[in-house]
Amino acid sequence: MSRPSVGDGPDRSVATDRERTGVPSARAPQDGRAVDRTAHPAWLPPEAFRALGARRVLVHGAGLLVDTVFDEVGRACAAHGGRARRTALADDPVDDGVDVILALRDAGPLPAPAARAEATPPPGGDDAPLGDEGFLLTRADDVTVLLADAPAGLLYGLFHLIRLGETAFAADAPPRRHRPALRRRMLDHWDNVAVHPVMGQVERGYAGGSIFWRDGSARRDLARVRAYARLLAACGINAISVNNVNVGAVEARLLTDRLDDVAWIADVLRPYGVRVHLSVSFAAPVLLGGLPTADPRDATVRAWWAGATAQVYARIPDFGGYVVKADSEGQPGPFAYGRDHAEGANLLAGALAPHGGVVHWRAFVYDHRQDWRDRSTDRARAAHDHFAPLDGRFRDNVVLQVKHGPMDFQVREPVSPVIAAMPSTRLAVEFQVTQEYTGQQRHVCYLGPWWSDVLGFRPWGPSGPAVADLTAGGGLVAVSNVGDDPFWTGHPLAQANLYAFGRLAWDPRADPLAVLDEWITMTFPPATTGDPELVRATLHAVMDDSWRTYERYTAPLGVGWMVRPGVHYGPDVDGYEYSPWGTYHFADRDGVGVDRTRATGTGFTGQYPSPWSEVYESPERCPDELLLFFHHVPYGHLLHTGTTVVQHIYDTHFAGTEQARRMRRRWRRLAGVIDPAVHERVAQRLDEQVRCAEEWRDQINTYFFRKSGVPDARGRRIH
Ligand code: GCW
Repeated sequence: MSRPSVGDGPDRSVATDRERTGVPSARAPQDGRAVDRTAHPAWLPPEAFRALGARRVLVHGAGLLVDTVFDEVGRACAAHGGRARRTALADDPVDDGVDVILALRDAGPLPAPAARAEATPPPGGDDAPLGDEGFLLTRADDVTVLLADAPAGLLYGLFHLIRLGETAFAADAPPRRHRPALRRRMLDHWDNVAVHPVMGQVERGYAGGSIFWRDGSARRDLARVRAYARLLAACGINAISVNNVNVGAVEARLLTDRLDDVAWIADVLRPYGVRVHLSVSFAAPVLLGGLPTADPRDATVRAWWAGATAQVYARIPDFGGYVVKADSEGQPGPFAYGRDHAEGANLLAGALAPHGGVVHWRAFVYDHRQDWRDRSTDRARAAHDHFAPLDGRFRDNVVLQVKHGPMDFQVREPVSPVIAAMPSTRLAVEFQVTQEYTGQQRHVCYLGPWWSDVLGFRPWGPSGPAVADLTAGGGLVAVSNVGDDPFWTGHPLAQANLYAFGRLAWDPRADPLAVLDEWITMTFPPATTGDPELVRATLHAVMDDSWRTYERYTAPLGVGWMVRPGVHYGPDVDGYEYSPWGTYHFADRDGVGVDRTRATGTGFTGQYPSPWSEVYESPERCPDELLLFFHHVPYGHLLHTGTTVVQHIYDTHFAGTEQARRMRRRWRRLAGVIDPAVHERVAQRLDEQVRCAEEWRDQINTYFFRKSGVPDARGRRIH
């Protein structure tokens, strides 16, 4: 095992989310090549660079990102005995004795093998432009050639080569073009600058403090942020928002007098092709500008945004744009002035447009002060009710950012109907990599399979477009799960979620288990473990089905919630039942579930186009896993599996808990085979996962047994 290990002492973060890991973060060295040795290398351990680094590599082209590529190649070659050379300009196309060429096509005459590759007709006639981020890869006459039209393409091509390892040098391969399906592949950090009294440094963060901010100040930890930029580029992420969408008084000032901190982050991320965005407060003209109003129709408000935005671009020329949570959970918004969200979003879009920026305007708008006695108000309806009528009214540089489900990142939800309702609006779908409702990085829960289902969902049925197609103009966004924890994500295996998010945003059709396999190979290179096949088999056994396992032992059949209010961890079946949050399961002695039908319920099913509108409306046709999201049914209702609802609840809770125990047993076999620090951290978390799963099982089963009086058909112990 040659990989450096990062121990962090006892794992206290199981006891509390916010506790620091106790490991000093890297000192911020002043030189630009700072390397963070305190953090786990995640999917970029030095060993992953061996195949490339052992060869003679030629980099051809100029520019900041090409410098990065050359820097990466240089380091790989220094570590693994290869040779890195560079031709910056057209007149020096060295091509003697090379194994690999990475070349920008417009950097003048290409080295001969690259010129030949360029002239080879693509198979299948794929000659679409490579664009800003695409690349072409081929191998002929013992030379592997990677061509790009823009530096970012070369960078993504480099990491593609790293993923391929020896395969990239094994046999001749015809030219193949690679391009991202989605233009913007973005992470939103819910990081606070000042520690929030309830939410801490990172809202819904389960990996220690923020890597950007600490106790009201910027950390400026160059090594850590730079290492992060590399990891992001290596999985295809190209944009990041650096502060929480709940914008506090201190955070609001990042837009103006604290802009330097944002510019510093932008400078560190830029060499890896990651652009910086900022969450801003809709009330900024009042809070920061001293104006009496933030009304979008007010000319002084428009002028204020134009001026503030111009200053941002003067400082950060490639600034990406704003992220806005408005009129939601207490954040200010246009409703205060009697304006709708198109007017609100267009105000900021107008300020950004001259600079080429975009505003990500969140569709997460609902009434969080609902009366639980009122059965007609349905939180699931809210985003569609607010936004569908506005389709066609948003400026071109508005991206409406829609949570993938109509509620809030539960372990199972249908796809949000907003995604099919806005054909004339740019859309981005928002995922939650941070595991707020899926085990908080104490439970193994690989979310790739679920995201893949969402991206592949076809709102108009099999012959219509998929969610991934509908978001091509906007992109994919996810709430980050990263903090200053030495493993980046608290649970080492939660790194796979971050990796998979980036890879699926690049290629939404990728098989999530193949992506997981890729992550395993990169993170646990075979040469660094005691038994590569055991490692691979164990990780698949523990992770492949872990999202469904988590679903089995938590809230059943799409009903959601049932978590401890506020913290959202662990079971509390009625915790949200009489709350103002619009999150109910309506269990009584006869049945359970939310009636969202048109016939007798809230009418939410009518927000979907055909065929789903009819499928969801019918308790017979509705997919089992969403039954209780759409219907209130008797406990004896028969599922498609032939089991009753209440028996299904018992069965899945026993089975899910047993699976969690099996995961733990499997993991134990890796002791001594992988990095002990990783092994130990995961082992501790699996103990907590098993404990928590048992608690879920017993509370849920007992609750439904007491409500229904129906005994378990298999006579297992229910309390
Ligand atoms: O899921 C809820 C979270 C809030 C979060 C909100 C949102 C940032 O519990 O913590 O606030 O979603 O998405 O805005």
